[in-house]
Amino acid sequence: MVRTLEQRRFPVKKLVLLASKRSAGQTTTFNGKTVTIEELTPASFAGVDIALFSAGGSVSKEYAPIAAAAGATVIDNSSAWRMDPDVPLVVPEVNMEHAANRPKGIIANPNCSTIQMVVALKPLHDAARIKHIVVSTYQATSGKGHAAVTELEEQSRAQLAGKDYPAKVFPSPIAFNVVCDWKAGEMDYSEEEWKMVHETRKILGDQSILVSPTTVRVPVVNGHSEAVYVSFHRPLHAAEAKELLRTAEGVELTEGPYAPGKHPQPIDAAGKDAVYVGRVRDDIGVPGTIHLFVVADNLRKGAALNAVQIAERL
Ligand code: 11C
Repeated sequence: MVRTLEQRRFPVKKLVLLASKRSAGQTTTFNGKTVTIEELTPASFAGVDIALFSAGGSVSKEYAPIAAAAGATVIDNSSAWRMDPDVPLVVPEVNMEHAANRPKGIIANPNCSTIQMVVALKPLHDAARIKHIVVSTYQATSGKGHAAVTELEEQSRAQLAGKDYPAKVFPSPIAFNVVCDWKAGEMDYSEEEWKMVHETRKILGDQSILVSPTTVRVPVVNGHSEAVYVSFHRPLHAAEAKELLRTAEGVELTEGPYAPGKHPQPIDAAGKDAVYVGRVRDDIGVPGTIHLFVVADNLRKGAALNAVQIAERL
């Protein structure tokens, strides 16, 4: 987030960095100057205009109302407030207007896999109203944090050297494997899958949208990919979808006929701001329904960048 604020030249008058007691006293840089991290306390928010939270659900639950009561607008990256009816869930390219109504002074930042999907689907929804989304994800290890990336790297090295490296962060080996690692939710869907259902409906403002998700972790460091199949209330063909996506805000469309390797890939999306959409094609069996492949940097558009973009628009 700090690097994103720097890169986008956010008009910061004063940056206050808050963390737990354990990290207080450490330093980092912002625009070339050293900033000392302070301990988060209820008194931390006096004079703060915008508070970007990324410290997990329990800290957000406790401190977001305190920050809001002190006059800050909170932009929260955790899942703590996302489904609260008094908290808008915002992707700036899709539903920035929802942010105007924030009775609790809190705006929630959606889950990374939801954000990139709704950026790609919004122009199609506006044109033909989505009926049903069937989505399969290929999610990077960075979505599970630093330790997960380290486990992928070290386990890969160990396996190539013929050594054993038991899974610790993941429930089974992530190197040379694919794993569903999220907590269980209702009906044998994972919590991550449910987030894609509920958050998509809330952001697009349409509770009738059917979402059928399968979320999977792949041995990629950074950048989530998604195979998305969509049907609409009126037929929408790939040619029209491409026309709409060509000018869609936040979207980079890869066109041209299918060719091996000529499609959005996490290795290219990592470190970039756009949502990359490609492989837009008509379904073979059901006319008027389409497939897309959607890739984005889950740490940037999926998290820090989306939060900073909300702050920019505020
Ligand atoms: C993952 N999408 O890749 C998760 C990480 O609700 O903000 C983000 C979890 C969240 O595992």
